[in-house]
Amino acid sequence: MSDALFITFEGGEGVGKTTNIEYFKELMVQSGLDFVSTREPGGTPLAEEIRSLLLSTRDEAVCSNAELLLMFAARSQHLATVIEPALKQGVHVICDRFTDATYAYQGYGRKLGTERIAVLEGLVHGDRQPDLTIILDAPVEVGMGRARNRGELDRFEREDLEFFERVRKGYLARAKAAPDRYEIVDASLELDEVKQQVAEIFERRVVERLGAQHDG
Ligand code: Z5A
Repeated sequence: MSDALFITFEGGEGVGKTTNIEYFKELMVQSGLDFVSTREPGGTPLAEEIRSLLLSTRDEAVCSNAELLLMFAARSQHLATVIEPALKQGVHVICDRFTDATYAYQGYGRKLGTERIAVLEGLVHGDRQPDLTIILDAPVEVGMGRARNRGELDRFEREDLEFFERVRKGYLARAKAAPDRYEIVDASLELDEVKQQVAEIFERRVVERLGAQHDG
């Protein structure tokens, strides 16, 4: 069986996922680990088209179920053509968001609840879960402040503070329910301090784990 790890990064808007994924990738390269880096929604030509549909602002209100199904449509294609093939070849996968984002944004943010998400999760990737999920956590105002310095807002970024408070609550509830899979990083700190936490997680959850597997 392949030793390859499936690692996901999660968090609310502007918490620093992109920045810290770049840092995590540097650590992977320095350790000589083969990986693909990808994102959701997206990661394949079809899934990137679905991403554009989901993120663009439009006059027509998007119903929450349609949004949910599009997330899983993109995910299904992404799993079949990028994530599963890489893992089967022993290549680690680093993914910017995955199904935890659906629980947090659609389940909590849009108030769809978790039951129908669990049904779709079972259908699309019942037996595939991330080995490690790093949640970058910060007070909503901090992330929003950082993200909103960047210019034009997408359809999600236009949501209000209460929406993102629910999203944050959703992530923390997920981590609490299955603490072995999650690492929570205090992303409100200075970037150097955030990176220190990420490096410590990398050492403990990636280097030590793979070392132990290879020794065995
Ligand atoms: N979505 C969903 O609803 N359901 C799903 O199932 C999935 C996704 C998969 C697109 O995601 C949207 O899709 C997302 C949820 C929804 N919408 N929202 N919100 P995305 O991941 O592409 O978009 P995002 O969450 O908006 O990510 P982002 O805005 O790119 O933020 P980020 O990657 O977390 O942050 P960043 O770009 O690394 O950092 C933001 C700025 O802060 C930047 O200028 C950095 O230099 C700065 N920064 C970063 N860290 C620090 C620290 N520590 N101190 C100071 N400044 C910092």
